[in-house]
Amino acid sequence: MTELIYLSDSYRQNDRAKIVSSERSEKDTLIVLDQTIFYPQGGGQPSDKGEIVGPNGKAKVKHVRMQGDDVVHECILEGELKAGDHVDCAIDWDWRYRNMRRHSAGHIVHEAAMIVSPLLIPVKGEHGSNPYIEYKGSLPIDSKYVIEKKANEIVEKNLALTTEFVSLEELQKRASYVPQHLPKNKPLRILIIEGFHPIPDGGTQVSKTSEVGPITISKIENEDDKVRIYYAIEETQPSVSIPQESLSGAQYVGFVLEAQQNAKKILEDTSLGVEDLRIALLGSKSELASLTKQIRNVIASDRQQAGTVLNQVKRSIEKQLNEVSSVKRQASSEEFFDMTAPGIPPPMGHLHIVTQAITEITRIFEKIGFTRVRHPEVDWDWYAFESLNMPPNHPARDEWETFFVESSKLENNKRFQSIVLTPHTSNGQVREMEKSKLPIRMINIAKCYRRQSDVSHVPMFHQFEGMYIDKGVSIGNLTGVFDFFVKNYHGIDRKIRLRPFHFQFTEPSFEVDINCGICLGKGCRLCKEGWLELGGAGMIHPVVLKNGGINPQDYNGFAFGWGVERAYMMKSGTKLDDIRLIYSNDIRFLQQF
Ligand code: FA5
Repeated sequence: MTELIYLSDSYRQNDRAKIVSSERSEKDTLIVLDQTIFYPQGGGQPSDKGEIVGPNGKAKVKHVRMQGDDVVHECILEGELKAGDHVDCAIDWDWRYRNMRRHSAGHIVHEAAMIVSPLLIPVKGEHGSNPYIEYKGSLPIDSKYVIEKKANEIVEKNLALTTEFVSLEELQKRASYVPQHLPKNKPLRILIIEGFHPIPDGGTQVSKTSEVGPITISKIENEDDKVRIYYAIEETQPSVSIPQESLSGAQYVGFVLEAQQNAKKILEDTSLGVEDLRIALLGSKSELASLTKQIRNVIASDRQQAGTVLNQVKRSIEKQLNEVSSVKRQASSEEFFDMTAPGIPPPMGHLHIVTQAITEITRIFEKIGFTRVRHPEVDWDWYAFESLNMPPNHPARDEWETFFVESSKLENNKRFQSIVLTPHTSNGQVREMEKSKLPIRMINIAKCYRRQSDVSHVPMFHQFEGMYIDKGVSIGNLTGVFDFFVKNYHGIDRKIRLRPFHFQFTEPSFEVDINCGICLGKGCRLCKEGWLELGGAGMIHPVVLKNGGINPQDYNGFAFGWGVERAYMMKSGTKLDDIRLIYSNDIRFLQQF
């Protein structure tokens, strides 16, 4: 029986042990030690790797597993290691520490999920390269913002994680849940995150929650009666924590959404009178009042938009409060009030799915240094076409099926002659260059208009236009950015492909497709052949750089313009196969998201 050192000390990186047996199998050498610091695969955590060095040989440990009461180290052996040898063991610490942080992050996400939805029943956790926790039950997909916020609060509080060995009776008494299968070949152990209920756990864990670093909830996937919460941490350990006073717009909107959910619960509380409701929802100590104060902590560029969201939520809560209050007043003026009658649930709104998508897209690009900018949605033809190397009457313009606006011309200025409803966000390219601030990393998200309507086109839609200009930018940078975005937004397992294409304003140019999230690549009425076009991209044409006042000898860059609605439809689990549904304004449809 191997003594499991890692169970009581997750930080032990080296150990001296004795070989109990060393046997050659078909492929490997299988080594059993009297005690081990190597974590054997299990509980969703990958096994450790490392090295065992003896007097006459060295073994590279590739994989570790439990076999009965023993821990078997599967190794590639150089020289000889035999039973009775005293050996020095070392684990691959970078690998272990990353797995350990991911595992602890899983427990933190679990606690956050329990705060949001205590009725979920844990099923399993996977803490490898695409980590998730699975529960019996379901969650609305936008609860990811609240869970992410709660999880990061736990991280920031820097709470202690401790473990205790327990008997079965003690575990059953103290743990917040007892899994169906408890290990019979290992001591039973509980993990306690300071202030939370103990949880049965046999993995390796960090000692303070801040070691995990920022947690992102990448998606919530409901299937049948199960729900998976996928999460991610930063690969390297953070050295600094995020300062409280620089809230991003997306983080702030997350808090506002949570306040909206809490307001719903307060409104449903039938024990509260009209005045109590008003104080709880809008009084000086309410969540809304405190969020109003906190708006000054939002970074300046996001503040205006964050304020708009706050005001919308405030108005919707006021409206619902009025409705509920009038029902309550009417009921109290009647002679007989049946206290047992079921309440009238107040109608609750939420942010439109396109607003949710824009917030999430912005947040992902912010992580790699892009800044959200705004450019006009009704603009001069010069910015929408001519400056992009498409002079009047150029045939390439036809593809944009543009709406022109009747307008007066600017006298004495050849450039500003006609106005369009912007058919793409590329009008922001030259406008951004004209700000003369280099390097540029912009993400411009705006409405676009085209004379189109079918399953994958609507006359008004949104694009997000990325542009990166610096010295020595390459196509490799472009694909790296796409990969980062798609893995974060659509999921780690999704694929994109680049097809050569022609745009007047980029050279070379590509169209970017994603494997369809509806039919998973089989072909359906939306994608036809398993891939759906998300947008265009390419290296910025020198003529465009010149039009923006940038010398193409010194600087170059890439740009891309993708559809927000299409990107959202391709999110795993969305199952939206007609883009027109998004703007159908059918409340029964929109309520699902
Ligand atoms: C453009 O609009 C280029 N400006 C993109 C670009 C930017 C290329 C920068 C190079 C450099 P395109 O017409 O293919 O390209 O549109 C891009 C994406 O916008 C489409 O793939 C689609 O996702 C979305 N889109 C276009 N038209 C519609 C529509 N009518 N309804 C919904 N989404 C649309």
